[in-house]
Amino acid sequence: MRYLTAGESHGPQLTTIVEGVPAHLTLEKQDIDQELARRQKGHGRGRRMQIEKDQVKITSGVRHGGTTGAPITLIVENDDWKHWTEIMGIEPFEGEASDVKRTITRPRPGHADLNGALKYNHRDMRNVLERSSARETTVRVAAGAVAKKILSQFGIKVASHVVEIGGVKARDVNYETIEDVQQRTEDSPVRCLDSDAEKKMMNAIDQAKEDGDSIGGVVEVLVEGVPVGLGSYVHYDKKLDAKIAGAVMGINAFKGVEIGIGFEAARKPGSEIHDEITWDQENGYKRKTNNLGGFEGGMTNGMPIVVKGVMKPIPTLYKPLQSVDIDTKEAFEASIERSDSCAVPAAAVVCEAVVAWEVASALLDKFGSDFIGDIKENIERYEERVKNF
Ligand code: FMN
Repeated sequence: MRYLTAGESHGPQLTTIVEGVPAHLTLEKQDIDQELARRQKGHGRGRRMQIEKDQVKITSGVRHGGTTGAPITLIVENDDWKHWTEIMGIEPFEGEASDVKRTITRPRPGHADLNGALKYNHRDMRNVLERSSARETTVRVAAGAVAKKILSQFGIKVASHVVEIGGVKARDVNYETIEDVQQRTEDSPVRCLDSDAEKKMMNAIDQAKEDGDSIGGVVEVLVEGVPVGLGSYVHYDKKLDAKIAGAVMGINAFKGVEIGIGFEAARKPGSEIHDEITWDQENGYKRKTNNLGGFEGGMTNGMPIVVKGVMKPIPTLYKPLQSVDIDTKEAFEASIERSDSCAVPAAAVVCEAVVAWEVASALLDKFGSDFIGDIKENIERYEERVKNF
């Protein structure tokens, strides 16, 4: 599978074209809308999330509630576009360049503004901001919703939770099932399983907002029910853990990824890290522990996939950092564009989407991608062989 996204933060719409989705997958607008709504929730989000109530328009590749195998086009309109038609107009601008409203000449540290302006020769850095904005993650979540729908056909479930915000760490909270994680995080304003930490995280976000500052955090994605052998050790660009790491790092503001215990592996001996192998008649091969987060040799090993991603604090600050005006070269405070003080809970949903995408793509690579019924049969046959190996 592959997808492309297009669209600007204050343009008319965001678009993704998803190609390679098997035919006869049940897919309805609400499957995608519910994921879009999850991305918009979370304590610490700014006014934009109240203005926009994201809804998808499916304009190709689905007929009578099922996929046809053709490319699927997903569109999310920007409700705010009506206020930006002139500033973001497609047609040639009538008037002087200096008449354009809301031009950006004071790059925000931590954003794409200055590097993008230098690279593409944009004197109005709005050209950079509009595309580098995380508004684009809306349609990554839409593509991820399709991936989740594919995974759900084979009993593969995806969830996420926030494990740290602004230095407040959640305790390791036990959960029964992945549904338990899904339910409890949905009820938490910061998508956290630890209710004590949840309150402290919310306070930290409120404090950051009051200070005109921003805070980041860490999210964890879990994928359960994955067959053994997705991805491959035979070539570096087939390793699924590497693809997942790339996808997570591709999320705006993500600065690090861990698979399983991740960096903790540097601090422990091998005897405490590697997951011992067991076998029994009913289940076949299993691991006693899951320190390596479901991966060995770039392949899934049948244990849940566990991925963490770290998000830096949002770079737009209401108490702006120092910058330079690119027209006058004078020192100025950076521009302010409407912004959140913390988007870690929303980023957890984006993280789920990109991980789901990589797992679903690897699944279709292994088991075929034309007709959902064939894929089911292929998986069943394979799982039987693996169990009796
Ligand atoms: N950055 C902002 O300045 N304001 C925001 O409101 C904002 N919201 C975000 C929401 C989500 C869900 C995510 C994942 C990121 C958000 N960011 C926001 C982060 C920027 O988009 C990101 O830092 C910027 O594109 C620069 O890219 P880099 O941090 O990956 O280098």
